[in-house]
Amino acid sequence: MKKLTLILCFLLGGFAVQAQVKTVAIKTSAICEMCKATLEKDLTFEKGVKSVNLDLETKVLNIAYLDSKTSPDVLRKRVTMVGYHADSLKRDPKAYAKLDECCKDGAHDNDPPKKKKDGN
Ligand SMILES: [Cu+2]
Repeated sequence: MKKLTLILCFLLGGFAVQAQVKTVAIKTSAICEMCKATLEKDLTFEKGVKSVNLDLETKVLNIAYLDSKTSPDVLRKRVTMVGYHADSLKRDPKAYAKLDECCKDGAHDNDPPKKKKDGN
């Protein structure tokens, strides 16, 4: 998967000679699959973003972006506006309040290790 993304970036970069594709790794406060989906979806719509991938184990968001269209600072800011910390930047409290309960601090701390049963 990572390899495929790299190849894709390479190809895109080759076609757009002028535009330089760079990558940035942003440490976030994401904790579950829903965080991953939310962040990846939102950042995809940010101007100049080529690809987004969140590694849930490390909580690092890897973004490939066009140097001429955006910057790591803008991207970090965007992450905070979705409701997550981004490196040393704190999340926007209002955005955080709107997140699903399962995406809030400690929501998964007591999860049994992959043994959840359906129903109550
Ligand atoms: Cu979540």
